[in-house]
Amino acid sequence: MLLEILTYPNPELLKVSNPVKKFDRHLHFLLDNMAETMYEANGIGLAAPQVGHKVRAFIVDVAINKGDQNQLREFINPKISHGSGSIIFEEGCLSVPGLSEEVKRKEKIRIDYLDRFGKPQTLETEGLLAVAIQHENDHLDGVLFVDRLSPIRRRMAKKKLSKAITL
Ligand code: Y12
Ligand code: CO
Repeated sequence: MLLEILTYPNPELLKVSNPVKKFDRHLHFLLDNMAETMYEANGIGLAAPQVGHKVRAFIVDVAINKGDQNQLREFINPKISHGSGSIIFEEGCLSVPGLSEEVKRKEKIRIDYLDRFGKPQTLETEGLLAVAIQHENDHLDGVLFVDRLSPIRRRMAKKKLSKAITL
């Protein structure tokens, strides 16, 4: 089932999400629907608050080349640690259509999280997957990629967005 993706400036996108407590069929239904919605929108990441669910869960699939096998990953109640290095990547967001900006993030990260069955998992990763994870993890704290820009670039980006909205 396709879900509605909330877009900027919806205030729901700015709220802090709550930890997942039940690893039941409702959670699995949400994760499955998020994956269907992300693939349909040609996205590589989607967080639960972007589809109106204020819970700490997101999905990522950075297999961006057509024909690549899906590499869907699900992260629940994630905690990022041991960030090192830095990487600048041009980011877009399904909740901020029409805007892409270069954002600086950690190049390598470690993430501790739960899978859809509540089992603890750890991943150490770098590059695009690390960028996507940091971007989606921000959504769980109500932070959008425009909030990671310098104050000047943020003001310019927000001007662009309000122009696009009033058009
Ligand atoms: C690197 C960069 C961004 C992420 C977060 C996940 N982002 C997405 O899945 C974005 C998908 C997407 C964005 C689009 O818009 C722009 O880029 C401006 C788009 O095109 C339009 O909306 C017209 C299509 C998909 C992770 C890692
Ligand atoms: Co996003």
